[in-house]
Amino acid sequence: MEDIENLKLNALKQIAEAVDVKALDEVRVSVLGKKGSLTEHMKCLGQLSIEEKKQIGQKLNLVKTEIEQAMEARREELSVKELNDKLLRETIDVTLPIRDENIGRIHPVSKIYEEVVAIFGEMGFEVADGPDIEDQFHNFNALNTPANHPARQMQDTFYISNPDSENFDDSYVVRTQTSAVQIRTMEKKQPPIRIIAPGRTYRSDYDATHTPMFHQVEGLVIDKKTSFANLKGCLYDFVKAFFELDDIPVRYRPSYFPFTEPSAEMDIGCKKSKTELKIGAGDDWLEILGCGMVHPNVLKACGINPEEYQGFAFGLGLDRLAMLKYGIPDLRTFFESDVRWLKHYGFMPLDEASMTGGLSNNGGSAR
Ligand code: 2NL
Repeated sequence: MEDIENLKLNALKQIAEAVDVKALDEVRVSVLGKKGSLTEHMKCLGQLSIEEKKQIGQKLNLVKTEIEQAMEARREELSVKELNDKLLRETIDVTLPIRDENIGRIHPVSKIYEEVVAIFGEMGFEVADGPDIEDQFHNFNALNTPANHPARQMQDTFYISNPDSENFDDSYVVRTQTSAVQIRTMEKKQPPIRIIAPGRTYRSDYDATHTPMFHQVEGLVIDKKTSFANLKGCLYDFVKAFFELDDIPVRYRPSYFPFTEPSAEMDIGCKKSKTELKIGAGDDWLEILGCGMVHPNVLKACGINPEEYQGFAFGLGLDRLAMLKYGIPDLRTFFESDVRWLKHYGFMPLDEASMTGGLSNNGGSAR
C-alpha cells in the first residue's frame, strides 16, 4: 500500500514537472503504459488473496483515476502554453502594407490591356486569341485587302519566307493587325459573334509614335441586326469607362479601311495646351480609334452570308492609349526595358483592373 502511495506521489510530481506535452506523454507511458509502474502493480493482482485483491485493486483504480485526471489537467495547461508561445514566436502581421520597393511593376501597356479587357468583358465580349505569324489569306485577302493594296507593301509589312514554297504569295507575315483572329473565329462559328482580339502586332516603322512591335485590341460584333448605332453606343460606353468620365464629347469622321464600309474614325473632345492634355471637355479633338461596318466581302470570305448577317468592327492601339492616358511622350521608351522608366511609369501588381473595384484604382501611390 505504501508502495502504491509512493508511486502516486512520484507520478504526480513528474506530471507537475513535465515541461511540454511530449515530456508528459513520456510520463504517461512510464506509469500507465504496457510496462508502466502502475500497470506492473495491476499485473501482480492475480497472485493475491481475494481480500487483498479487492482492497489493493480498489486502491490501484483510485490512484489510476487520480493520475489520469492530473495528466489531463496538465496536458490542457501545456497545450495552452505551447499555443501562446507559438503565437508569441510567430509575430507576422499580415495587415502590414507590402514593401513596394522590392517588387516589380506592371508595364503601362499591360495595365491598359487589362483595363480594356475588363471593360469589354463587362459588356459581354469574349476574348479571342491567335498566332503572331499568319498567312496572307488571314492577314490580308480575307480582309478585302487585295494583292496590289498599299498596306501589303514591303515597307509596311514584315514578310517571312515559306520554306515549302518559292512563290511570294505563300510567304507568311507577322500580323499587321489582330483582325486575323476575328477571321478565324468567323470561319469556325456562325453568328452571333461578340469578341475582342487583343495582342501584339508588327509593322515596319520606327519613330516617337511608332515601334515595329505594338499592341492592338480589335472588336467584332456580328448578328442579324447589328447596326452603326450599336457601334456608336458600344464605343461611347467604352470611352466613358476608360477615361472614367460620366460624359465625354465624341464625333465620328468618315474614313477608309478596306475591311469596313462605311468606315469612320472616332474622336473624343479634349483641351490641348502647351503643357497639358485634358480629356473630356474643350474645343479640341483627339483621334482614339478606327471603326466601321464589316465589309460584305469579309463576311463572304469567312462563309457568313452578308444578306443574313451584318456587324461592326473596331481597332484601337493600346500603346497610343497608354501614351495618352499617362502622358508618356515617346513610344520607343516603352520597349527599352529601363527599370528606372518602369519604376516611374509602371503600376503596382496588386492593383488589378476591374469594373467594380475601380479601373485605375491606384490608391495614389501606385505610380
Ligand atoms: C485602326 C483601325 C480597325 C477593324 C480594325 C476589322 C476586323 C474584321 C473585319 C472588319 Cl475581321 N474590321 N477590324 C475595323 C476597323 C478599324 O482598326 O486604326 N486600328 C488601330
